[in-house]
Amino acid sequence: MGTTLNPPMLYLGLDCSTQSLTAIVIEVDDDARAVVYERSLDFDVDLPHYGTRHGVLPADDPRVAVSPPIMWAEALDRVLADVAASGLDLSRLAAIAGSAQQHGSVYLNASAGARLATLDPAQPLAPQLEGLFSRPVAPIWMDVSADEECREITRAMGGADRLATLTGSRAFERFTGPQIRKFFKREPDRYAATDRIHMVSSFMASLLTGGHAPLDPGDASGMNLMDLLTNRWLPDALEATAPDLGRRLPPIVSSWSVVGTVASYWQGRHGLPPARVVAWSGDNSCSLIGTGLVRPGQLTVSLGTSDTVCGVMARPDVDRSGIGHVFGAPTGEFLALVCFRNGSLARERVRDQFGLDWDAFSAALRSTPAGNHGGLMLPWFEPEITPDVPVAGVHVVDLDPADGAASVRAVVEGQMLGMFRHSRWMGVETQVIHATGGATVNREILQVMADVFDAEVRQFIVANAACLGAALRALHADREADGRPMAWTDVVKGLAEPVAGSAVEPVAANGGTYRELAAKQAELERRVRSAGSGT
Ligand code: ADP
Ligand code: XUL
Repeated sequence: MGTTLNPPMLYLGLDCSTQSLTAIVIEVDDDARAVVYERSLDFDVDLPHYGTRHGVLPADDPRVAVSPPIMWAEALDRVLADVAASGLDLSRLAAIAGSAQQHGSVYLNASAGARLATLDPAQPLAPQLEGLFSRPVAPIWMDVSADEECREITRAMGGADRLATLTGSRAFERFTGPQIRKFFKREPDRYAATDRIHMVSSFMASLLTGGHAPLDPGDASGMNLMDLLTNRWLPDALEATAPDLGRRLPPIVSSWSVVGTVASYWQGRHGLPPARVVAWSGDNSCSLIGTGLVRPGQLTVSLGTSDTVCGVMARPDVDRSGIGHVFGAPTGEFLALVCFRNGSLARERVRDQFGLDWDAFSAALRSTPAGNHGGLMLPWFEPEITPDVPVAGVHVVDLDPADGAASVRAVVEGQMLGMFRHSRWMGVETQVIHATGGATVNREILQVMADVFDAEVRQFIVANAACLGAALRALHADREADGRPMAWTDVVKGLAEPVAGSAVEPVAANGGTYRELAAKQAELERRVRSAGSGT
């Protein structure tokens, strides 16, 4: 044991995801670090008065996915009340950073700035925000309704290649720019009444600091609006999207910027100290940190509401096939990503269809052979992002749809094969995968991942890597602001580490089976997509 030179400090990470808001507090001193608090609030269960399902409001159009931003504010109030009541010595809370679902946008009118600065600590947060929204709902990453706007923006930007080269991605329906354009076209009066458009990340940071907070490049690069090389708004992308957009967007600052201190509202309401608030970022960026992945040549696979495959790139090698994205990484490098909409909710659909619980789901995976006797499923229960499938439709071959165990294997193998094939463009031939997200507690699912990728899969000490990553970003930025910078390799030490002995090894004999099945899936995918999806 070395000598403790500084008192142990606390860092709070928050993760505003699709279905929940999570808080993790870590305690850090010169010798040791530990998670000392973790709590999650489930939007459907804990805030039922908003009527969400899996965090999303019901909509007549299946392509639309919106959530109430005021629900996220109420969740923040509730979670911070719990942190304050936890018994932790919050006078040692040095900084807070956050992680949020990417791409979602929040629309505020001109009264918001002043109101956020003058909230009454004697009153709950949510009722005080009524009247501040120029649009009561926030489109989120599951929305696929802005296809026309994607085409318009692409055309105005001189084609998909140019847009991708400049911003890191071709136009995607869920990206904030196309969503803003759709709002401007459909609801011009409300657009005109909009003074500030936040992403979920900067909206939450604004609530914490009591004023409009900036965006970080990790999240701003999910808008089709930012120049990936300079981290500045692109004037022609702004113009292609909506009039006078530039003045409605927050400034972009580096991910490790301190963007304010905890507002007097939170000090008065829950007794929080005036701790530093660090720029919030997207959940995938934060997961990179929370899985200790800070080097190029490694992959993180997240099995959350969405399934994602992420890698770090030193240079932004944009995907020429148009499937993937390059975002800014919170380390200042670049993050390559592919996103699958049919993640956990697709696994749940199959689980529920056969009346199983997760244990029975795992047992079904154990009782069926790798390769499923050639049975395959394209699990597009909802419109899919990767590949671009605008109309839902589940497609199977050589599979008895009444066979529960085979269907369980088919959904998981279908997902893993899709993730494997569609992440090849990243050029990462990895031997190790860092796994995170709710489904990674399931080792049978991880075994399929290991076999399909032919790589060792590691489970992490803290399952919610996005939230842990936010807490670690708070530590990193706090040290930077104190003039005591910390290398990322030191930041992630001890917490963002694999559980000892947790590695799931690939079974060598299954490699050939999955190579064949991957080719069969690629062919099925081609056939179904050229025929138009939907069954
Ligand atoms: P988010 O992306 O919204 O943060 P999480 O990472 O918290 O989501 O993951 C939530 C999902 O984890 C649930 O929707 C559920 O399907 C999945 N999950 C929880 N436990 C298991 C399990 N034992 N096996 C497979 N999936 C699970
Ligand atoms: C990434 C994406 C999703 C959300 C989920 O591009 O859309 O992973 O960030 O929270």
